[in-house]
Amino acid sequence: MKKRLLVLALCAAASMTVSVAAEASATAPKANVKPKIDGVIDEVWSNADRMYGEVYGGDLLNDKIVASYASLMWDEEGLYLLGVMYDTTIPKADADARNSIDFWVSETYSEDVEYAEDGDWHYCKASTGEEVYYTGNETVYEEATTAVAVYDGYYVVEIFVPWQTAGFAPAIGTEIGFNVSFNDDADCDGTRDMYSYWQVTDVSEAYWEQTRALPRIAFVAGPEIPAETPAQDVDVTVTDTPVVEPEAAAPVTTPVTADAGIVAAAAVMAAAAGIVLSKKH
Ligand SMILES: [Ca+2]
Ligand SMILES: [Ca+2]
Ligand SMILES: [Ca+2]
Repeated sequence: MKKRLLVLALCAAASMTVSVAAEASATAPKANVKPKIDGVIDEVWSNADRMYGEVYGGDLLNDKIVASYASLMWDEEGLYLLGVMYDTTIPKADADARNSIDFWVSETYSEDVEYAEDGDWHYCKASTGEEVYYTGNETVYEEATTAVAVYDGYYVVEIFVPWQTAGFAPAIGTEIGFNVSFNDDADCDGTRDMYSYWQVTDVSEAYWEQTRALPRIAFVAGPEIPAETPAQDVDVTVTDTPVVEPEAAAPVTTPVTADAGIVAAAAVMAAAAGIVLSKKH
């Protein structure tokens, strides 16, 4: 695979075209801690890969749009999407979502020339909260939980979409198709001036209409969650029970009439009894 990528990269460089990589790969960790869908980047997002806009176009390119990224997490219930878009020109209203992030998903990686399956969907979220349906399963717009928050120089989109594919059972190792694109109307005149997107496959660049153009994302395990401190309501009745010290059961003087081995055995038994008593509590 690396060789293939290298060859493609060299070809792209030689022809001086915009580099379009072959199948890309990234991972999405399991959301052992669910992110809160509120437009605030939760700590748990730091475990997820960032997919930056690696291919871009438009008339007003700047490094801000290149720095924009998306991340994914998953669990049995659905897909969690994070988009961070650097944009200093946020309009008051944006009915056509020209300042927005587009997420492109194929849950079953259908590799089709269209978005035809239930699990093939697209979600567009503008910095102002507007949403514009374009292709795929439109039900996601009814079932998703979304939030967008604007900060100084950037905005954050968070979305949760329950799985749309009947009987879908994601697990570690599951792969889905995914791409993300970022759009900016830099002068707020209602037309898009620049865009970027993550990557596409080598069979098609048309990620906006063909699921076969979507690179793969592999699901991986989520971060280990530290065990919580034992709750205070655990039964601790041992505190008011006399403690039996195993050592105390052993005689401090050696009986002259008893066999030393028997005494030792008795001591061991007593010690064992002490331990048992302790354990019962
Ligand atoms: Ca959040
Ligand atoms: Ca803008
Ligand atoms: Ca414009």
